[in-house]
Amino acid sequence: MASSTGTTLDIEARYAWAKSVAQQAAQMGMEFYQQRNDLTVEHKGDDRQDVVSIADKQIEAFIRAQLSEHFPEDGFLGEESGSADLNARCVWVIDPIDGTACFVNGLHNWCVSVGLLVDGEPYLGAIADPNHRELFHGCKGSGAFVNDTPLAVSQARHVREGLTGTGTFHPRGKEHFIPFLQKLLEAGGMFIRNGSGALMTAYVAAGRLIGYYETQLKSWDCVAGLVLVTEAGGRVNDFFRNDGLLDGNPYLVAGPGVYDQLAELIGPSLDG
Ligand code: 2AM
Ligand code: CA
Repeated sequence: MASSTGTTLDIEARYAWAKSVAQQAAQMGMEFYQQRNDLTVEHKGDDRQDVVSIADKQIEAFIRAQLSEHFPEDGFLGEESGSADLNARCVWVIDPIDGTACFVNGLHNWCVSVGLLVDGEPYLGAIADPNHRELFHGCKGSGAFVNDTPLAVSQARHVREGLTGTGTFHPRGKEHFIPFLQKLLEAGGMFIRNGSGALMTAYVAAGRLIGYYETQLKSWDCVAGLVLVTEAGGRVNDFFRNDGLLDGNPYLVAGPGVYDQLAELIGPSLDG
């Protein structure tokens, strides 16, 4: 239970709901994925690489409808359908499909990400990956897990000791991404990009990646995962500064032994 200003929130019920709705949504996603050649894919905005399909929209509508039924007083922010009640104590931040470019191209790196902010702080999250039958989940003060196995971040002390997740999109790519990659490689590190910010964040919590840097991420890609990383002993940057919830920000999550090194390789743009 989290309480302040006289109201008590049923966190346990919300945690159970998050895990359940993420799994149900992931199963819906799997049905679309198996028929993906029939999906119409639209390109969003000016960035021709940012895609959306009917699957994204229908899954978000499903989660939103379930939320209104179970926690009608809670707020909502989703990638496809916008926001409601952002001043509520509990605000759900969800991405119906994170890794849409992978999804529409038949690459298995996509997931459903369901995160909860309580009084503006990431509090619990569920990230469902149906291709690998993994449900990553965690709640503040209760640890983080993949299925029933507890998660712990990597104890690497130098970027040469493991793989660093990365990602970018076009506007910031040339300015920030290439210089970072150059420095990472010079330091003896190695990168991987799987196309899903939520999954790469979960992999940091699981110690599979030593860290993950994205030049600019949206909140629905990372709110669920941020809780997992901190509960698993990792560090995260100040993602919510300057309206990060609505506008996004540069993003770094990492084990404690390499966080400072990665932040230095990125430079002042990380928290600028
Ligand atoms: P998406 O699949 O939900 O769009 C991969 O590097 C990450 O970048 C994914 O989490 C992906 O989320 C996100 N992404 C893709 N296009 C983006 C854009 N134009 N702006 C910000 N994030 C983007
Ligand atoms: Ca998405």
